[in-house]
Amino acid sequence: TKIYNHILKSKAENEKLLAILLDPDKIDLNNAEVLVEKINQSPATHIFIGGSQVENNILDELISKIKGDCDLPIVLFPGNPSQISDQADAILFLSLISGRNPDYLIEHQVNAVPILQQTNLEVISTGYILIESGTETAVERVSKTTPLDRNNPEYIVQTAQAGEMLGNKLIYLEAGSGADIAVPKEIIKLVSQNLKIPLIVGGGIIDLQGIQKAYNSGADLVVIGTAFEKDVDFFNK
Ligand code: 1GP
Repeated sequence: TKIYNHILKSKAENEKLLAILLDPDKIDLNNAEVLVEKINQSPATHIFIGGSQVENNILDELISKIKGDCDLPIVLFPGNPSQISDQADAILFLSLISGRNPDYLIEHQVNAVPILQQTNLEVISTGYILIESGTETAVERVSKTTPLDRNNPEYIVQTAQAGEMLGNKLIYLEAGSGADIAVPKEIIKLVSQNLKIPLIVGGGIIDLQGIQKAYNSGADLVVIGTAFEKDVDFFNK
């Protein structure tokens, strides 16, 4: 419970957290060293690893390369049970509670159990909520689910609260990687005001103002994927 307890403590002390999301499909292992160096220079507090459709098998190798030069906790953010590596420290055990596809609500989780039992990963139950963000995102396509209407904040809050009542330890508001529109600040605000557990926000956040806006609205941890992927000097600017 080390990683989760740290998130709880940070929330209690109003210390904001930042995760850099690495998609193993988009990473060239030969560049891993530079990547790690840039991560070390950034304000990141966590590294998330995952993607909707990771197909290559560089996961273990990538994580061990990162671990060699970086002390940040590595948290898996898997699209399916094939993306589990015991080299990581923890896993966001996601249930896509905004969707109505049983595969992503419970089927993948059941299949992941025997794999997880062979690891020492800290398992963190996470209610994953996809919010409509303009055009169709990979999460939407791969999960075959409909995101929640961003003009219906009450229903989004209700979904997050259902997750909390079911025992989720975190709620993740997701606009989708590379989303045109990030999760609106009004939604972050309303959800965070109505939750006791920590709130993660990600998808389509491309500048420091966007990060700040999410924090000011109540996000406890912000996830940056595409912006860092496109420009490893993103945080130096
Ligand atoms: C995606 O929330 C993450 O799952 C990050 O999204 O790639 O748009 O930063 P971006």
